[in-house]
Order: sequence, then structure tokens, then C-alpha cells
Amino acid sequence: MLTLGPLEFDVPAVMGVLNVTPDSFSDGGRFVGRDAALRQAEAMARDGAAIIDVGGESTRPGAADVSEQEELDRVLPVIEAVVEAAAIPVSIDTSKPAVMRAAVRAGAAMINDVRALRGHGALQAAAELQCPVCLMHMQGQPRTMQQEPSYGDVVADVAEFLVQRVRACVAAGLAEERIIVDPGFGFGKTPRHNIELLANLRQLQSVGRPILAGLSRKSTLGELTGRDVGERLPASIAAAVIAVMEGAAIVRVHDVRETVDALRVAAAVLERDGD
Ligand code: YH5
Repeated sequence: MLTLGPLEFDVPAVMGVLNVTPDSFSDGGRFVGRDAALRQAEAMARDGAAIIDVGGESTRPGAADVSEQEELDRVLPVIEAVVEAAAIPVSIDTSKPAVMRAAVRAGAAMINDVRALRGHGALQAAAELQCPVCLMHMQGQPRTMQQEPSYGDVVADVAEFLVQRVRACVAAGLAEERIIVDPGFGFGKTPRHNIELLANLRQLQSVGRPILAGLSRKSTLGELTGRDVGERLPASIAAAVIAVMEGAAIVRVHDVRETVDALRVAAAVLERDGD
């Protein structure tokens, strides 16, 4: 069992991705609109997701910035609908303090920030809200992060960043036991960097907090398989299983049903080992 303040998950846990961006790379905007998003969330809950991650800012490489109002308009109706109708916690994928506040007021139970609360006012907002947070590593900014990412030792550099961010959060008053860390697959990383991180995910346990891994449908899997984004399910399942076998407590995925089945097999092996 993973306990993050008021949130409790069986481990491994699946976080289902619910994009509410019209330009979303992998969903192409199919779930824009409150009712369609709600149906998708309900299906993910039925299929065994532990939490639904609602995001209104596209952070794919090269994506344009979204205004605060636009992000609020996208995510709030969906969070309200899911919180009211679906018996599953919601996390808000945002870096904007105003969106964090409004989302938590609307019932979101967790903040997932790809900028690890480094944005202006984000740390203070999260500390005030006192909800669980996921701190993700990213080198650079979404618009330019894939232009020649470079590290000394990618695993050590990411671990050091996460240790520093956990420290900054605790210093700001966030309860350490509510923090999750994430190496940020694909965020300012080459395929080699991503594979290195996946192979050495266990080393990030030295940070001392549960690990979330998001590899679902990402470009590295496209590079490895030669498949377009809509045809990366087998590769995504393999990546989720490897992440869990290497110590991830939560995996963030688009295809909940298939991943939950695969992770039942991984969990049986892990539980037998006593890991
Ligand atoms: C993550 O890893 N990722 S949004 C490009 C794709 C497919 C998917 C090229 N938010 C993460 O999912 N939050 C995103 O095809 C995240 N960890 C956490 N905590 C990017 C994404 C994607 C990008």
C-alpha cells in the first residue's frame, strides 16, 4: 500500500491520462468536451485506474503556451464532472498556481507538475493546498527541450534534481510524505537518456520517495519500434512492466485496461519475491 496523506493506492498503481487539450498529440482532442471526458474517466476507473490525471496544457515537444483562462476553461468542467460522477481521485496536471487552486477547490486530490513546482508561486500554492504532489524532472522548457539535451550522468543528475526539489518543497512547508518523484521520460532527454533512466530507475529510490513513471506512447517507444503514436500499445505495456519491475510505484498511461492486466502479472512476481 502506498499512502500519500489522504490518498492511498495499491502498488503498482495506474494513473490514467485524460487529456483535455484540443492539440493533444496522442488523443488528437477526442476527449475535449465534458461528457466525452467523463465517459473516458469512468471507463478508466472501471478498468482499474487508481487516479485520473486531467491536463489542459500540452507539454509535448514544441507545444505552444496556454493562457491561464484557457487552461481553467478546459480542465475545470471536466474535474467537476469526474469528481461528482466517478468514484476515483483526480490529479491536475498543471504548473500554474491559479489552476492548482481552482482544481483542488473543484475536488482534485493531487497536483502533477511537470515543472516540479519551479514556476512563480507554484511552490507556495501547493504548500497552502497541502495535497499530494508529483515532482517531475525536465531539462529546459517544452518548446525547446528536445534540442540537444545533455547530461553528465543522466541518472545521477535526475536524482540530484529530485532530491533538491523534495528539499525545497519540504522547506516551503509541504509534507514530505505527500511527495512523489518522476524522472520525466521524454522531457529534455534523448532515447538513450530515457533507456538509461528506465534501466536504472531503482537508483532513484535513493531519493526516498515513491516513483511515478510515464512512458506511455512516447517518442522513444516510437524510435524503438518504428510505430506511430497510435500503434505504441505493446511497447507502452512493455515499458510499464519494466518500470514497475524496476521499482516504480505508479505508472501514468493512456491504455488503462491493458496496462492493469499486464501489471497484475508483474505484481504477482514482485509479491512472491517480497519486493
Ligand atoms: C510524465 O511522464 N508526461 S505529458 C508525447 C507523446 C505521448 C505522450 C509523442 N505529463 C508526464 O504523456 N506527468 C506528461 O507522444 C506527465 N510524468 C508526469 N508526472 C506528455 C505525454 C506524451 C508526450
